[in-house]
Amino acid sequence: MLGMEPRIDTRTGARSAHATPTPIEANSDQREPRVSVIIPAMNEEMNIRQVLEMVPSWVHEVVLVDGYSTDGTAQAAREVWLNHHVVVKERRQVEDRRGASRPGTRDRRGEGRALRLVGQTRRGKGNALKTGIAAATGEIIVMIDADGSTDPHEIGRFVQTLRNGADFAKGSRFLKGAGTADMSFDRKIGNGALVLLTNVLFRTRYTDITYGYNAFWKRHAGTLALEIDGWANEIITNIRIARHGLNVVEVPSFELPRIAGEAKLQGVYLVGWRILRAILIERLRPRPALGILPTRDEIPGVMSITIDDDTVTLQPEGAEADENAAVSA
Ligand SMILES: Nc1nc2c(ncn2[C@@H]2O[C@H](COP(=O)(O)OP(=O)(O)OP(=O)(O)O)[C@@H](O)[C@H]2O)c(=O)[nH]1
Ligand SMILES: [Mg+2]
Repeated sequence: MLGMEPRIDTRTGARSAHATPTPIEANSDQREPRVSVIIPAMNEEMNIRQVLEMVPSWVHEVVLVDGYSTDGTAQAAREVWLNHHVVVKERRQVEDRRGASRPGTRDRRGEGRALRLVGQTRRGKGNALKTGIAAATGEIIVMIDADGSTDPHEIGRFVQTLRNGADFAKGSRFLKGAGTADMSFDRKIGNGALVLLTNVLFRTRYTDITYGYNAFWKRHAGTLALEIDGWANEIITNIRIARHGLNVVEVPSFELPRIAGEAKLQGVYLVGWRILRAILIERLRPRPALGILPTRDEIPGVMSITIDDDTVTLQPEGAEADENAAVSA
């Protein structure tokens, strides 16, 4: 079932235009679903700092999936998490000059909010997403890019769409109020053709098909195209979720240009052809079985930075507590 009408406010444009508090930000109730943000990153040292700094403080964890980077992507992520992203505002009673108690705020390090650095099991963005989903511990998964083209300030909008009843919140650059500053004319034509083909073959009413900004409840992870390691992963996932009958709601999103560096997607025509072939193969398949995520043991190089009670802990996951290395406070 597809509900294509956006159910929430549309605000697009400059990055700052999205910096509005969400209902979740205002609600610290422990029963809130935890949000894991997955960021696949391959040689994004120049961009990852800015992206991590913009992730909202109410997010439970960021899972950064490092795609065999040969630059300092992982190191840059660790530094920014330790130095910048650990401070949150805490509400508390404070005493004024006359000794009277009144509500106020103070800065303190975030509680339990983790940056988790993981490797991937094979190559490709699709494989990175699968590995990140397997490593995530939240009930809600949000997938963004490391190059700054997907705006972290929109995360609240995607999460709110899920909380309003969607199974899958699917980003679209072609809804009212959405847009892109990162798509060439060729890519727009190619995307439009793939959207049309998908809508005809699978009776969907999508407005976008090649965009990677999505969110979903982790319990639905098996409906994703987990077996595809390459760029076709996200496109076939968009088709699979409809085939599995999920309630898919498109969310207006504004795609920004990458901050710096080169696109990892090279050879657009070859990739476009592979996506077209994957769509046609998908049409010939009977309704696919649920996919399987890697187990925790299969995820390489898991390292987490957790901030609790003003103590920052850097640890390989699964290691005994006494092997932890406290790196700053
Ligand atoms: N872990 C991992 N991340 C990847 C891989 N390939 C791409 N990425 C990341 O996936 C995201 C999207 O890749 P981009 O290179 O921005 O692709 P694109 O958006 O089509 O290209 P631009 O329009 O130039 O931004 C970025 O964060 C990349 O670093 C991979 O094999 N492994
Ligand atoms: Mg990009």
